[in-house]
Amino acid sequence: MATVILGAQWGDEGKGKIVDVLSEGVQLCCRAQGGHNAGHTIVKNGTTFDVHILPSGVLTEGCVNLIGTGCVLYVPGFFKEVESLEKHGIDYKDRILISDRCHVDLDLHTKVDGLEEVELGKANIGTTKKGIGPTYSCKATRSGIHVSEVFNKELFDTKLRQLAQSYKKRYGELLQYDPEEEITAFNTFRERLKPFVVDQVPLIESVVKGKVRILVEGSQALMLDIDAGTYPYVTSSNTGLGGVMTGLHLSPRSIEEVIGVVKAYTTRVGSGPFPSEQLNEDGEKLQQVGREYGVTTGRKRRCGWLDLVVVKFSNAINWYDALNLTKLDVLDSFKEIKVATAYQHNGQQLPSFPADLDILENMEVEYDTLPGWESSTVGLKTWDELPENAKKYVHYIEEFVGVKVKYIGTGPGRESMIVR
Ligand code: 2SA
Ligand code: GDP
Ligand code: MG
Repeated sequence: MATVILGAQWGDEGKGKIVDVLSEGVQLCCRAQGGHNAGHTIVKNGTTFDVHILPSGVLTEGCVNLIGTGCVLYVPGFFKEVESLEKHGIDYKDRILISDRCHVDLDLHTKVDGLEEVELGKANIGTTKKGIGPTYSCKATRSGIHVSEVFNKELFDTKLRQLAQSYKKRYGELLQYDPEEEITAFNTFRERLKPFVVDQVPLIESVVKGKVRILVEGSQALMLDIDAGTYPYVTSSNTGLGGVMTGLHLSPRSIEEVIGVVKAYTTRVGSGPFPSEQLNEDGEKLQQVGREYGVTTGRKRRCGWLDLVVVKFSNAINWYDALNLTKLDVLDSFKEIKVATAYQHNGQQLPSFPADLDILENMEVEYDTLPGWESSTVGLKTWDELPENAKKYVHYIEEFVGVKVKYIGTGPGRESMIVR
């Protein structure tokens, strides 16, 4: 029986924390999409862990973690994360699995990601430059290399040389890449990788049939979904509920609960539309109090008020059963808190979040203003302890979106959480 955790905005809502909390007693924690572009922070017993490709259940004893078919795997990055577990004395033996069908993100892809961004100039996507887009592109054009092919050296070497040659035709001297170096690196990776690799299909089939408790960790978020998000300013995978099916092959009937993770305000890292962005003191304050920096790239995150048009739109696609409202404590010192409630274009209210970037640029955002609570909620664990205006804020969100806020985050630590 699966619980699915999905980002409801533009990412970094705090998915890692809730996945860590809910992974107690769960046998299998899975990532269905994305790669080491993701950055999920877990604060456990005062220690901060950042995971990128590893699922956030990796810190929980007894929880097996699967990097699913829909993910892309940067092998050196994977080993680095595993080494970091070793350094922290975390026993991961037989607890990390990689689907043999997930595609390999190569150094070649990283280089190409950088070149694509340069070519776009001012219109760049603001990618994490981790090779994600090029790896998924290769998968779609059938020139990619998936994990099972790594173990056929002859095939791997041939495919890598061919791929390098084809990119060389495209970029010429701009592409500073020697396939022989990466081939040599894989000669040592191959044996080290092998024990982690599994066929996901019988695994998922057996856990679904056996009614094993599964937790699925989304990475990035719905507004970065390649189909539903603010295209082309998106990542290259399906970050919504659909990606869970294609990336893991779970039965839709095995999904018991979908939890949308919503930050109490909005952030976005990278380029692209952000209707409720506050390029003013409020935005700066959210950035500083919320310590909004990218976990993978260290970039400053753009900040703005909670946009309920966005959350409602993401609910229409991901069908949340409950919400986890995170970082409520970051709003503690605001006298007034705004929430975006509607978009107006040419004198008319838009029925939903528009696809057209031109409309997004030229529309007006309507806000409602709610009174702040101006007192600390840091570390609160019960609903009753929350100030009245904080309760009103939560109720406002629930009524607007039509989904219950079941979990409320009041600090980075796993214990700073109200469960209703
Ligand atoms: P990419 O690298 O091709 O996936 O970039 C495409 C867009 O997707 C955004 N993206 C992210 N947005 C939020 N968080 C992400 N993970 C890191 C974090 C980001 C970081 O947890 O902080 O460190 O900068 C993430 N990964 C991808 C990206 O910014 C582009 O807008
Ligand atoms: P993810 O990508 O959705 O897992 O989120 P990130 O880890 O990229 O960013 C969320 C950040 O907020 C991390 O630094 C978390 O430790 C932190 N965080 C999560 N929940 C809360 C919360 O309720 N309050 C505060 N103050 N910080 C939180
Ligand atoms: Mg993140």
